[in-house]
Amino acid sequence: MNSPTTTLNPLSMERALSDADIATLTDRIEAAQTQARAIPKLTEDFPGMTLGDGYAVQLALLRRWLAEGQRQVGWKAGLTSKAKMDQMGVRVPTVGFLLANFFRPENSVIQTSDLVHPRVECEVAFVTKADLSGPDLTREQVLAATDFVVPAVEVIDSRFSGFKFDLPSVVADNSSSARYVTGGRARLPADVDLSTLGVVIEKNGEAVAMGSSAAVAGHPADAVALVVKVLHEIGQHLPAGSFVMSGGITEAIAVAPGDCVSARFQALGSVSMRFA
Ligand code: 0L1
Ligand code: MG
Repeated sequence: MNSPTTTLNPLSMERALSDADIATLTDRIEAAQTQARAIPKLTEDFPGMTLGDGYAVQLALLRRWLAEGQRQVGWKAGLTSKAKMDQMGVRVPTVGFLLANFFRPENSVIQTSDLVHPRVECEVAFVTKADLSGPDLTREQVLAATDFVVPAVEVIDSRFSGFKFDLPSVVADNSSSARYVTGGRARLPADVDLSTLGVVIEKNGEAVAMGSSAAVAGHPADAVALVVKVLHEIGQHLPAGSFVMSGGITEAIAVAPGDCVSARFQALGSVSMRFA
């Protein structure tokens, strides 16, 4: 990641670019994602681009794909760890939309030829049973609205050359969303201590990353509250029945064809996949 070149208020959704520029950038991101092609970060050609412009591109891409018949299942939190936030100069995570066609079942073979430079991170996912909206939800309100939690692996894939981007660019690129895999055991939130859940990522049988769910905004439910806060800022909310990825617990691990990945979650079981 690059250091940010401008100081951005993470909640400033002011727009600087014209609608025509947003359409141009939406075309550019869609082509990079669908053709698995690395492109320069968007601010190289549009240096005045703001965070609000990044979300305008992301939402334009979402509208375009929904109009083509894709189905949205929920949202994800991006940049949740303190290390990533410090690097990007933000205090609030980004969000990205999740479509049904990003999903891969447990033990799937995931094609890397469809991706630019995939990395995996393990996350606690929430499935909601009540609408959530507004800027100031509490952890307790999120947990009360949660139907169940389930372990998940997110395959992120920045479409920017060398994984080099800034905040407006990565938000436009749907916060690097690419694939997600769920498995393990679904649990009621009351039956599991989500505050200090241990996780280990194994690649080809070797432990390559480990961490605690506390790394995600202090508690994964707090990360979901932050997702809803950002959704509020961009005129969205979290409907009941949403699938929400609460953010990477460990650093993201690069994967290549032939790699087998297994994420082991305390109390939630494991999620495995292979890359081809
Ligand atoms: O899910 C994530 O935390 C990814 C956010 C975008 C930044 C990245 O690609 O590392
Ligand atoms: Mg993630």
